[in-house]
Amino acid sequence: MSPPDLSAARSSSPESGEDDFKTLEQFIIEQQDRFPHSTGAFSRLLRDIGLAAKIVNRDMRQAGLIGVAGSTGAVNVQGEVQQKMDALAHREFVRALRLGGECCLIGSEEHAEAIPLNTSTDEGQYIVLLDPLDGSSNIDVCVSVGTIFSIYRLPDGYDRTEPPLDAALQPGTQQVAAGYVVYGSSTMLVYTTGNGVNGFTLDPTIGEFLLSHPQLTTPERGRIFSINAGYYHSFEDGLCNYLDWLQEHDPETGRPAKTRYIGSFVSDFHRNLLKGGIYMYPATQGNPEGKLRLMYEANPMAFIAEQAGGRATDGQMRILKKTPDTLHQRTPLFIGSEQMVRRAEAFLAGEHSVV
Ligand code: P6P
Repeated sequence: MSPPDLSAARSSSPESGEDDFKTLEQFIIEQQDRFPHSTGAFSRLLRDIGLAAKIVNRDMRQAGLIGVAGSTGAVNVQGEVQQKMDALAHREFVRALRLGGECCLIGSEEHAEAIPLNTSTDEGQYIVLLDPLDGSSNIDVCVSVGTIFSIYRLPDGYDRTEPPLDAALQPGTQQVAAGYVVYGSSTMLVYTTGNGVNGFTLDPTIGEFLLSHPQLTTPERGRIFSINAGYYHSFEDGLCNYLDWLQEHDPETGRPAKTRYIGSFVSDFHRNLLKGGIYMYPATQGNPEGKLRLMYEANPMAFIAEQAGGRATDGQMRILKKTPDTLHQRTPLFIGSEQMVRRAEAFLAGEHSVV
């Protein structure tokens, strides 16, 4: 039997239907042209993030060969064992942002305090909050992981060469952009600037992120739920009722739902974004405030989820409206398809209404 002819598949993106792919840089410049007063600084900042992602991807793909698998032996500010790739990713993103000159302050999961870049010029007007490598304990077993980033402006009146550390503590509604990189079976960069969500797939043969998923939207319902069921007996009753409801046999409402949880938030989120579903990390005995961090995990993904037509709350309130107190604060998180998140909230509130 002759092999399938994939030449046509290579010439156009099934999602966009266009014959030619558009690079991330071309797309950013096009988007920049929509803002006549833009100086190009934001475009250069996104380029810097894309560069760091390509370097992390390169090292990630051969982690076991170049000695970057496994842990550093250190414990990070989160009290978690730091993986070698965590430290490498943190270093690469800080380096790219420092050299790029558009960022004046970085908040990173891998560093206790926000990092002022003290650029000699006063060009750096952006603040970047970062989970350099989420789910990194999966690297040793070749399970996909991700980077999450959130971008704010430095508020007016602050000195760009010496920004105060608390300038990073802005509510999620103030984000000018948010995105993630998923290092999976292929490597994708997905981001929003508030005008919808667009996905770019890395072509390693040319080292470019190419537009493959224009104007991504998420189904308002799905059949996938992502949660660590091992903590079931520590969940509040309303959540247990919701999980029990999801697993009842009722084909008319697409139940039982399927559970998919791979211990890598970015990967679970990305799958649910495309196929429909809900990711939940509630308060547990071990993490009474939830495990996910507000500033560089929940907020950026909430921005993306809402821009794609989804929803993100802490079970009661909209994630983006939460007022941050500290850089590494945690929050319970219910995020994904709008109707699924609403139903989870109804169960948590003790209302078993059909929403
Ligand atoms: P648990 C990875 O450490 C992470 O922050 C998310 O990527 C992932 O969804 C979650 O924690 C896994 O946590 O407690 O289920 O092992």
